[in-house]
Amino acid sequence: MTLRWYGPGHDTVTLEQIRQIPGVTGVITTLYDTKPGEVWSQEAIHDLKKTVEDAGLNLSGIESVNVADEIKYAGPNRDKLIDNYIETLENLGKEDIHLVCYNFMPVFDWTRTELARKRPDGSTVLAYTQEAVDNLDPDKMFESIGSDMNGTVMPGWEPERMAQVKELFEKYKDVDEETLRENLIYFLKRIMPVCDKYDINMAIHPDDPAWPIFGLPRIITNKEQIHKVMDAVPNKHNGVTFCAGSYGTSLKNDLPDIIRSLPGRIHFAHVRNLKFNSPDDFEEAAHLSSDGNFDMYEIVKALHDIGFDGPIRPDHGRMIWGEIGMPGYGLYDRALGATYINGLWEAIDKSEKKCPELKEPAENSEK
Ligand SMILES: [Mn+2]
Repeated sequence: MTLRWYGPGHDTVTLEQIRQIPGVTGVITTLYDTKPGEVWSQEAIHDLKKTVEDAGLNLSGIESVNVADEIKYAGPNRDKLIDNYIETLENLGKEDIHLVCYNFMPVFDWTRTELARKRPDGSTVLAYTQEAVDNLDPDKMFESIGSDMNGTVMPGWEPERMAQVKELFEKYKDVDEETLRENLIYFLKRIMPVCDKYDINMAIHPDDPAWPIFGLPRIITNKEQIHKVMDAVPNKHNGVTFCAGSYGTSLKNDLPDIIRSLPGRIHFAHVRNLKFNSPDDFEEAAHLSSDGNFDMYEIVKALHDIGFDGPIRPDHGRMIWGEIGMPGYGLYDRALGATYINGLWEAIDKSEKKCPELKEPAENSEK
């Protein structure tokens, strides 16, 4: 079990606190001061790793090494930027880091329309309504998210990135779903040799929400789309971050079924729950099944059944108990989430050892 951690000076939660959550043995982190396209030096990676290990935790993977937009829309500097990405992977490999989460969403990273919606129990959560997005100019999206971060900078919503929104939209005007997927496949084919050399598992994060917004294409939103990318580059290092809360934004997605279709290709799991008020209005619930719409037991069981052995982490938590921190990334509710997921895992593990017939076979392992 792991927790996401943003590094010294960027996170309101300390490694010492994370170390005290039962069963949490590592963190997933990033070099927050780097920009997409920059090479991460081996020295900086080494220092980050040492900071984590000195606190008694493992550095279990990177989330994220962001992919520059110019790679996504295939601008003139794409090859140079991919060379830089390869060099970063090489430096991560030399530091014995074997998991990299990334996404391939144009312009915007994940999107929510509220960062502190109040729930009946008084907790606050991130929420999304399609109506709010439909009534919003993309430029204003940054202002509305930026003003509500409790003094933190949220991943994917860095001010310098926001400043270029208009120009970026222009660059993507001829990029449709097919072109964006071709650009992803081009990127993957170029980075696979360094991943093979250092045994680095690339784990693509699904798009959030799982449909096109502001007219930008989305290519990782459902089972069919993720398999297109898996099949195009059939290398185990081309893998998946299974994020329940992102695939789950579309109620058409059968989450356990997506998991069971990807044995050997899921390298990282984000497990969380959503509460839908309508298909176009959802909020981030507590991890417990009964607080939202997902059957968390079935999600964890599917991961267990396919032999998933990568890092798993709770995802966005509610703000509870008066905590002030980065929306979604406080300590308390994520600690509750980690403990709950660990409980499900232990129960499933022990019941299957006692009754092996409870284990369901994975789908055809070629998929
Ligand atoms: Mn996620």
